[in-house]
Amino acid sequence: MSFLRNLFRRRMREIDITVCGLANAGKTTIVKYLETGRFVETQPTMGINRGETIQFEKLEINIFDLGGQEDFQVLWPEVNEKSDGVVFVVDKNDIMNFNTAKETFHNIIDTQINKDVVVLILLHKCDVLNGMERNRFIKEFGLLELPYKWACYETSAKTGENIFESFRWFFEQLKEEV
Ligand SMILES: Nc1nc2c(ncn2[C@@H]2O[C@H](COP(=O)(O)OP(=O)(O)OP(=O)(O)O)[C@@H](O)[C@H]2O)c(=O)[nH]1
Ligand SMILES: [Mg+2]
Repeated sequence: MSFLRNLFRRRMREIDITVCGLANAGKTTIVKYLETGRFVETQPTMGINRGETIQFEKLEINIFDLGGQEDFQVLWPEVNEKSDGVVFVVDKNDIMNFNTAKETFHNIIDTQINKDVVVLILLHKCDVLNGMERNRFIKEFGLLELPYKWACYETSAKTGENIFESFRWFFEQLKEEV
């Protein structure tokens, strides 16, 4: 019995993913949606919030939901450096902070992650009918030149649009990488 259990355990792989993005982008709401399948009200994340471990086929996925306020961004490099996959959340309607979000994203890409990391960019809160259209976002956010495996989805944790679809893509890639 214990032999079988060990055999099974050996086939499971534990991986870490981080969810980053500016304050108020919707990171925690997305993580809660993944955990519960519905929209949940949140509070700003103070520091780092370790979400539930999610199982996806042979993967056990630990989710680190990072606080986006500037004071907490100093905590990001250490978590991102150990991460197998990074999710970056952008509030689609927060045009004022587009450049800050872009700089923050490229700083992570250039200085905080390993070369095999999978990157998922979420153009989030797409239930609000404002903001930049996806193709233009991809170009202007500098995604076309990214030397990583990446995808960009428009998501909403209010309607659930693309939440599971985007993470399915992400986990499928991670399954192949690790
Ligand atoms: N309209 C809309 N609002 C959303 C959506 N997702 C999150 N929100 C709202 O956006 C606000 C911020 O959500 P959080 O998930 O706490 O944001 P966060 O990125 O975790 O913020 P920090 O923890 O401070 O970094 C909350 O009022 C959410 O209800 C969405 O898909 N659509
Ligand atoms: Mg949060």
